[in-house]
Amino acid sequence: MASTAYSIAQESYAALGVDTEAALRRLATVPISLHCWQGDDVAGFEQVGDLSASGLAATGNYPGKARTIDELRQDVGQVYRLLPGKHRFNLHACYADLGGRKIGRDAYTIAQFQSWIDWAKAHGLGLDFNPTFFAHPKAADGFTLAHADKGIRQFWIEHGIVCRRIGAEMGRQLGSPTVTNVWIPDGCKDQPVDRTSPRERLEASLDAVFAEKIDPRRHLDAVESKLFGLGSESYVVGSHEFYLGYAIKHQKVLCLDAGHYHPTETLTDKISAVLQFIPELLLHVSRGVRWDSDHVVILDDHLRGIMEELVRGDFLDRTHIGLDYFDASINRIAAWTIGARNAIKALLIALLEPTAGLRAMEGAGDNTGRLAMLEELKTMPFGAVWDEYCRRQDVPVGNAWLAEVRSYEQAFLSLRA
Ligand code: RNT
Ligand code: ZN
Repeated sequence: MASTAYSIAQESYAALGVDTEAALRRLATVPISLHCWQGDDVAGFEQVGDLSASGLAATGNYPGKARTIDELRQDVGQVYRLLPGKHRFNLHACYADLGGRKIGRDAYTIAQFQSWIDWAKAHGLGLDFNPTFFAHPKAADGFTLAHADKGIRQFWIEHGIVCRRIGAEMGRQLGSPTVTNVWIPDGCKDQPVDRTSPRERLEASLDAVFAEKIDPRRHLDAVESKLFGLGSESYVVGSHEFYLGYAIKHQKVLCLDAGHYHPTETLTDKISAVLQFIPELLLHVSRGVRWDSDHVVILDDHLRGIMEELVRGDFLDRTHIGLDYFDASINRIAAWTIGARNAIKALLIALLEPTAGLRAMEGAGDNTGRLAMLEELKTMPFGAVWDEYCRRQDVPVGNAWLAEVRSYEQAFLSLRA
């Protein structure tokens, strides 16, 4: 039996021509890829280099971060129990299961990731993947695939190559394509004289990384640009224009990270433009506060705008939705949960829009009606539909999830000194 609040909401939406049951059915088919790195502040299990050399920084010192693979799996397992729907896991190569051995990143094989695949299979999760071009002695000067030194470049090319093979094997074993996303930190603190050569080297390196053909039913390549980073304020080799061009030329998946543009730019306006020229998108749903700060995703206009675009443009089947933030200042399980639940909730809100009616008004030049309706929608009872979804999916309703996080913290996190 549906709750009374839901029944009333269902009627209110029906009056606008929106079928809440259809929205819930669609919502259940869209996975969100949970990023491993929220669980341990992007530390990974190799710990051979410094994160800050690559312009990334996790700020905060909230106790209880995952220190081992088992802890990370246990922690994210708790998060999945709080999320309605079936989702994915997004792994970085530096989370390899090395079994105490020292193995170079250029020599990784599926052996270092088999335990992750087994874990994913046991939990019914699809896996996504990322080569790790940071936190490593060979990335200590902030350059990798665009490095002027051929030997260093080659090391990172090999890393990219082995990671694609690992990603493909993940996809094969799990029966769902793995999206392997390339992001590199390469850039300069101060204005370089030569902006061209590093970009030429990056293009050649990417061509080498992507040379091997891989069945798209197992594996997809994505490339991610950035505007600037700490220490790369003046120049980033892999800028938006660079990767947009590369993705169009080679028909790669383009990764749009919500924190990687000028503060007044939104992904909302980019989605339809880039999807005209590339096959598929990867989203790094994130929240920049003044800069690419990777704050926990909240239910704000940017998030809602992104999800609205995916629904309005009928782009869901061409988009892989991932999260990308890392907050070390609050309970990490809560950080993961809040951002992921918000992404799902924003998608639900978008699915509850009477888009056809809005389009009809727009087409007829009735911009008054369009604005009026968009504003009315903001106070529609989507919360009751969300609660019903959580109830049916057998996960905590409303803020009940927080009590579970608190008892998990008591039982496990607080014991991690
Ligand atoms: C960095 C990029 C990248 C990373 C992860 C850890 O600015 O957003 O996606 O956050 O690879
Ligand atoms: Zn990102």
